[in-house]
Amino acid sequence: MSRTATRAGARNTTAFDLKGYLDRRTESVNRALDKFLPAEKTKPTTIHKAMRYSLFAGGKRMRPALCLAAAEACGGREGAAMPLACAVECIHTYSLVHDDLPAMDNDDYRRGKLTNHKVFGEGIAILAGDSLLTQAFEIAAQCEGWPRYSHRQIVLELARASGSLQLIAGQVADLEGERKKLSAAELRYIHERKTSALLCCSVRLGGMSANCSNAELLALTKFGYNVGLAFQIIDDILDVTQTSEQLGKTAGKDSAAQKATYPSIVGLEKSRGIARQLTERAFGALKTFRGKAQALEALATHLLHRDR
Ligand code: GRG
Repeated sequence: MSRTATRAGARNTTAFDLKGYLDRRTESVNRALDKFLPAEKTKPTTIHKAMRYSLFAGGKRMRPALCLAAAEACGGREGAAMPLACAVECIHTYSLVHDDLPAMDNDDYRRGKLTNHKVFGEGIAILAGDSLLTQAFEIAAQCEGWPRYSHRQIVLELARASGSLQLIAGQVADLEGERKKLSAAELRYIHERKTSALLCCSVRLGGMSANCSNAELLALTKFGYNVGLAFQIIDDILDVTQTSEQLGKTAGKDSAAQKATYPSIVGLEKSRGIARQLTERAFGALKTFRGKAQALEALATHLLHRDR
């Protein structure tokens, strides 16, 4: 079977050292985030401690990695993409801090540590989430700006992905869907917004930081959309197959909250099949990059097979 004809489940990405790649990217993203954020000692110290607590709690940094890999696929530089990679991670972390609040998912553990409100109290956790969201726009505004993509377009991209039509819309539908029997289409609506929108935004911003062509941006959109949907299905599968220790957050939350998930609607095996199919579609989009998207391909494969 040729390399392009291999299936998502058995794709040959052994030549690519993904662990090394992720370690290096995580290190550079952490260094950049540390520089962008006010120091812990900056007054008021409580809020800066709380922001940093969740941001440096040990997240997998998948969105920044996707952003940087997309920039690379379009011939861009890591330095140019970095503010955007960091902005996306700040938005993602804010969403987790708020998602864990008692009024939302009411969780005690995240990224293997006590949740923000358990350590700092609800008031500060709400403010830490708010500050991380605002910080994201401050960081993004420090990007260079490119001939095809102005600061205005970058801000629009971030705002749309995290606003009331995408990330928040997904969370609203998720909350309102609890204890209800949802169809697969209704569940997809939630996944597209709650998860896929920000992953898609990550790769699009990476491409923009490389001043990518319209065709490249379309390919990244298709890639990010499909990888984002697969990511949430795998997240739902892990929720029922892994332990809390492995996940660093409470396992089995979805069934406890009577949330509709792919495993609860179509079963585990079919869910795995759908995630594989979506990843195949994502691979299809990478043809545009003619061999320059090795890191994106390896990341998509990794996200399909991840165990945490
Ligand atoms: C505005 C009050 C208020 C709340 C907003 C938007 C929102 C709350 C929550 C977003 C919903 C959400 C948490 C979606 C799940 C996406 C997901 C699968 C997150 C886990 O991502 P990982 O596995 O996490 O990449 P790490 O910790 O590794 O970064």
